[in-house]
Amino acid sequence: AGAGNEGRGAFIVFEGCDRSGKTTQSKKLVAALREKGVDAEWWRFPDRTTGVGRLIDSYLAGKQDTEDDVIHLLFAANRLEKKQELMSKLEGGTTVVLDRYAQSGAAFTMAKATPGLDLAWCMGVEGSRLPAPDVVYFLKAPVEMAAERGGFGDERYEVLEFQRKVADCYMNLSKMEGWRELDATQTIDALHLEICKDAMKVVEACKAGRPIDLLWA
Ligand code: Z5A
Repeated sequence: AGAGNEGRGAFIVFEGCDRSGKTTQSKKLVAALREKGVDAEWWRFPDRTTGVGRLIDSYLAGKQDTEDDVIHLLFAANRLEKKQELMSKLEGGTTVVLDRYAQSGAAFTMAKATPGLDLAWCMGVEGSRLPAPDVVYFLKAPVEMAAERGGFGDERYEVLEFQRKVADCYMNLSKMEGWRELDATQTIDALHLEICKDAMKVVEACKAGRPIDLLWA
């Protein structure tokens, strides 16, 4: 899909509950890939720097309430507004490592159990409009572990009962193709080594011409 002679970049996503280590591991992966000569960038969603991102930030901070469908659509719009940039990075040979993506959107909205806002609805919102990750690293850990890692924080979703529901939704999503479940209770370095080994294979496959699929295809 438009990749040059060097092949396209890989699209790698990290998912998991609060404090499971997504930011730590995704940043370490980018550093390791760069050391191996792979052109790689770290991104995160929500991107709180855009106009839509600022609305999301205000919602997460509890400064503003909004309907469940509206906030889901804002998270989706936040990804869609970065789609062109994401596609040109991948097609231009840059590997993009993302700390949360549409799978977070689905897990958090489904956890609310709002009538009508089920997985099919979530998939329909973005499904044919965004690229699919080449791999989703799912950092699985008991939600109680967050307490040992400094607590959940004080944003809207950062409470134990809700995180339990999110964890259940992640367990259902993780059965989908492309997800790799990882034991996030390991040490940072042990987990990093496991991820690096697998990610290099994904990077090579993408370089060799693996097509970019559509999300939820
Ligand atoms: N959200 C949504 O509803 N819909 C959407 O579409 C999207 C998101 C995209 C903001 O996320 C909220 O938006 C989030 C989901 C929702 N709400 N919640 N909950 P965010 O990305 O801004 O915040 P976060 O996911 O809550 O990130 P986090 O709390 O920073 O978690 P993390 O990135 O998984 O963990 P970390 O920062 O790498 O590590 C946390 C601490 O644990 C830190 O001190 C580390 O040094 C330590 N750590 C990490 N790994 C280990 C290991 N292996 N052993 C020991 N200690 C460790």
